Amino acid sequence: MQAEPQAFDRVLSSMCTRPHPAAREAAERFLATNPGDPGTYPTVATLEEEAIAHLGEIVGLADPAGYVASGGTEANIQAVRIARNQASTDDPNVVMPASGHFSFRKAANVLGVELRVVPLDEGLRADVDAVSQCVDEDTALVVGVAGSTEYGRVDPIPELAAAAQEVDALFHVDAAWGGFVLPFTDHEWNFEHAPVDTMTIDPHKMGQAAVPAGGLLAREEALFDELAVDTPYLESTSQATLTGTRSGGGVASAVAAIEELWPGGYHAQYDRSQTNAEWLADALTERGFDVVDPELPLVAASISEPLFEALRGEGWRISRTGDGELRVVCMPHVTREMLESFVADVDRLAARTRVAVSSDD
Ligand code: 0PR
Repeated sequence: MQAEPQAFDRVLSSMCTRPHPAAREAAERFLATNPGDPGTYPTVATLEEEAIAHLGEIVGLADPAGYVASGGTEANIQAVRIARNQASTDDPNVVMPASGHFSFRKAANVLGVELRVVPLDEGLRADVDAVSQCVDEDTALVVGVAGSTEYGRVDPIPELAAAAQEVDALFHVDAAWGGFVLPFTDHEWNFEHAPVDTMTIDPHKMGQAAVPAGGLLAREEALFDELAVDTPYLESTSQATLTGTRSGGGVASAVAAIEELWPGGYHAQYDRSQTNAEWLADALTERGFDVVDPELPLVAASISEPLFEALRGEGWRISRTGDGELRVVCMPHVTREMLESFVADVDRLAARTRVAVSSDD
């Protein structure tokens, strides 16, 4: 097999990034271990405990329960599963803002719960009044997003937690992407800021670990009892994960990345990414595009369909929000030089697509 993975030098919309060298090396070293069988692979099982302790520190939780999942999708599915299993209703529902990731749709489908999607406010955050009106005695879980996939927005987490408490529902925060940048901002988003029950935070996104390394954390170990199944022929007696065999590479890589980067390296990366996002937002605004202010290092801007297609044609790996805006995620591999070259292409191609559009008239 001769194929090489594509380079990152034109990847602008992905939430994956080049892993830190230490994370890559650790992933390779632990490739053939399975934290799903801690009795046989105790070293990686110990590493997983370290990963969870580190993640707890990042999210303000002194005694965290949790595990390294395959990604944000599994973590979100499991959070819904915990809530569904502990709810005392036959007809559970989950209330989530419209900015919630599509993994919750998978969760609702797989777990047979009703998903209630609530509109956003004008700032593209969860509308707390709308959430309060939507919850009822059958609500098992309220979801808040800390770093939304499309616009990098942070929901009012303490207010959403209060809305969940009103109806005795659990409260989950999806910080899959935002979790490794939010500690360096003023946002209220973590277990110290609000009575959060569970949280998704993915080392394989801004955490610079190798894929697959997602994270699910819970305030109480007891919440995982809702998920545990017996594992009769293993040395360990029960398993709370969704997958069976899991990548020890992901676990080791998460620990290596966090030990290397927390907190100083992540802080410096946040500063670089945020400065880049603001630079790009300014550059696009100056050129007359409508830009959504980058609260976190993610820029969304309205550009025409022909220009979007022309940029893709130049090899830029870009994607669109549900409303059609260009979305640029300032991941660690996205440098100022890349963005300058992107904006130069925008200038060149905008002129060309404008001519093409007007000559079509
Ligand atoms: N929660 C949030 C807030 C997310 O943004 C994502 C993924 C997830 C959960 C699910 O995480 P996993 O994909 O790890 O299961 N958001 C990215 C997205 O939908 C996923 C992605 C990553 C897409 C890299 C493309 C890509 O190249 O945009």
